[in-house]
Amino acid sequence: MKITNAKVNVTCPGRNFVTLKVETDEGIYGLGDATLNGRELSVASYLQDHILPCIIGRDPFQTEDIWQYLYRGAYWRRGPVTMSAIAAIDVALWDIKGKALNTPLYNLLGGKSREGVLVYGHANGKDTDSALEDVARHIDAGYKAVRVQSGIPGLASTYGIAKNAGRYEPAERGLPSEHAWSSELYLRHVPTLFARARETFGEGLHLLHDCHHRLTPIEAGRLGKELEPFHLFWMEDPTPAELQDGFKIIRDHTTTPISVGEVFNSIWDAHDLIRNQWIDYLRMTIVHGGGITPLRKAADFASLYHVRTGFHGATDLSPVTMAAALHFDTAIHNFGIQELMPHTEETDQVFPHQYSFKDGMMYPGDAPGLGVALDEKLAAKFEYQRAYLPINRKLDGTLTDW
Ligand code: CS2
Ligand code: MG
Repeated sequence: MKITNAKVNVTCPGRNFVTLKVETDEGIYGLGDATLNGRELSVASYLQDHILPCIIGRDPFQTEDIWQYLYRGAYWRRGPVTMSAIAAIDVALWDIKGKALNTPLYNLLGGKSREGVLVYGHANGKDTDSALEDVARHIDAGYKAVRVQSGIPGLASTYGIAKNAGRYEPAERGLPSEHAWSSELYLRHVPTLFARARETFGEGLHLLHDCHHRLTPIEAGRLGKELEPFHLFWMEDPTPAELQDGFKIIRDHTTTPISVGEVFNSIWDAHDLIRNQWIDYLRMTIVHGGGITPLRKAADFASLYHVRTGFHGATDLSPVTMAAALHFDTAIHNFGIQELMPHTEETDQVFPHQYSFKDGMMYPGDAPGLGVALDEKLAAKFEYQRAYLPINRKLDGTLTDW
């Protein structure tokens, strides 16, 4: 089999997505997600202008050699743009393999290790009461694990809260909006939110929380310690992770489990975190981590150190990545949990898919390959819209991590 054509699709059914379609001489095609929130067109260009010409004529079954060719052959390694582009090709080739062998992707990754994939949903609200109401709605919808974020008294807006009641979508049209931040106010508030959540819903529900890279290691240690009585499933992205040693400080102070890695794009971003057992869950996901080929190795490496996966699954991860993640989650031994932020109806229509949700679990479906398609005619109706993630400033105006 030979790759005959590869083309990039950019569409905006409610938010932007970049999708790669790789075609072969046997009429089988594969899809890969190349979406990088707020920087979408750079990945489209990386693919179109630089690497797609290099894969035409190659055997799509050679996922390992093609991955190494794109990674080592670039000379300039790593980075979110490069790795998302490589991921798109890698995932499309695995999709082709599954279709050519007439088997769902999970069978190529070890077969089913479990029947369903535990997912967590996002409950949020402008204050504790409304966040807890949203948790109750999630329980009614079947969720067994819920991330809880609420507005912080004294701050006008913050990460993770839907502007108008309903769906939370962090990317916004127009230039980046600004949030205000105070770690002091945040640290005072969050333990009270989780005290109320446990009191209201009991021990049976998994509770998660995302700090979104805003604390220093010692502040995160304090938060983790104060959250211990409420038995969180995890505390996510407590501190920016460029300095991996920072996590030792957090670990030294708390038994609250830690997850990190949605912005990682290489195992080298997590190497020290994993081998020192400073984290419990790795969130680096298939699109931003370079594809299925390197993620399989990263998961195996993590398994040696009791680290499980907890793949990023926000709305900017397209249905193509969601499908790939669900196959992966189904197959590997050290799966932890999968994030689910449901897409808009338009997005689901542009990407018809086999995966499904029932009683707090997701299922990849049994179609060959990924089990997801792209309706190119419908996609063409939704033109790309420039959009950005917000930025964040401390109360005195200093720019800080969002
Ligand atoms: C978040 C994301 O889902 C999460 O845990 O941190 O919503 C994140 O802000 C976006 O995916 C950024 O693109
Ligand atoms: Mg996050």
